[in-house]
Amino acid sequence: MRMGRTAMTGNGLDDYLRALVAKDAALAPVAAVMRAVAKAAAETAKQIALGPLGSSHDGGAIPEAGHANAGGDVQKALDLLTDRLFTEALADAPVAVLVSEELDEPKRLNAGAPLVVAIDPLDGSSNIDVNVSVGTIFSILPALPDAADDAAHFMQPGSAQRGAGFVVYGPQTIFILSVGGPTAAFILDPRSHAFALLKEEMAIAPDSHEYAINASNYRHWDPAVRAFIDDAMEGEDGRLSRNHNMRWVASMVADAYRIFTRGGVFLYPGDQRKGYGAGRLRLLYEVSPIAFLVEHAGGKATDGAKRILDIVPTAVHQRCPLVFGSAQVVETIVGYHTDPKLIANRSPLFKARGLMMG
Ligand code: FDP
Ligand code: ZN
Repeated sequence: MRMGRTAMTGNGLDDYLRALVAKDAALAPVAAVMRAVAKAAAETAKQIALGPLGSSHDGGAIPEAGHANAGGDVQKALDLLTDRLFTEALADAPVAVLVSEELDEPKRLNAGAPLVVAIDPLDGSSNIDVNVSVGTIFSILPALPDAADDAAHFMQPGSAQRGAGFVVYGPQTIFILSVGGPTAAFILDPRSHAFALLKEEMAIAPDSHEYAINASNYRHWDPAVRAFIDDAMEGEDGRLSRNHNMRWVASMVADAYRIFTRGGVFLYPGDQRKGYGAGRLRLLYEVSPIAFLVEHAGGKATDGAKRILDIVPTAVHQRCPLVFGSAQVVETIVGYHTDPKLIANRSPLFKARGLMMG
């Protein structure tokens, strides 16, 4: 239905960006970054669809049947290929410095350019081999004229972002973006390789009964996260008084797109595993851009206590716990972190033992 409406309006990403710049000329550099991302994303979508048939594998040769490492090779090759595609595209845009998940150090692109970009070129890449959605996430910040070094440009809170976006390479390729106004969605037309407008203003449902979390980490979570999930699993008999549903794609972009479409909440909290104290996701190119897009669609994003967009980074690859989605549910989860009454007198282990003994 939505696609039909879009076809009637005939709006493309280019028209959308041109209209924004016509209204506010200061948006021209951000619009140029969005165009660069769209170009690299269209090529990435093509390569992902080709999989082992593509030029990213064995110089274009189709791997022999039974090739032991075919899947893993495609995944690794795509990681490198997408990094190259996005770096090349962004080098043609007004971007001074690039931080990428694939690079240890920031990379200098165009000295004196007004913007810097942080990017995860291939999010959820372990899903490549199993033909499940993956994506690209990026954040656009103003370059700081007095930055002491390349990394210093990125030590700004997420609220300073000039724009952000993510692309989901799924059954359809969808590009979600905001330049500080409403979060908009575009769909790649594989016939023309151009993005068409899908929805001008995404609005995340304020309430939902659907949550996304990797529940296998239950025993490592802090008491607040456990208490919320315990209560959700108790359904209409529990404190939250309603039955819940769970989804976990293990590609944050795909979970995020579902939440933009029908509401819900996503959690990747910090936990007790070694190296997971601040969760798994990276602040600059995963957490912060998602938070920006979520807020511009009426949702909320927090680390459990603090608003994500207020956090000032201290390192380019730092991790950050993330809870985002439907505003009321995010507030409920913050409540579990801040109201000691909600986690007092709970003994899930005792309860489980009791059940087993019964
Ligand atoms: P990946 O490492 O495959 O890139 O970016 C981190 C991420 O995927 C997210 O996309 C995803 O939500 C999460 O990790 C999956 O983590 P688990 O393996 O712990 O479920
Ligand atoms: Zn990622």
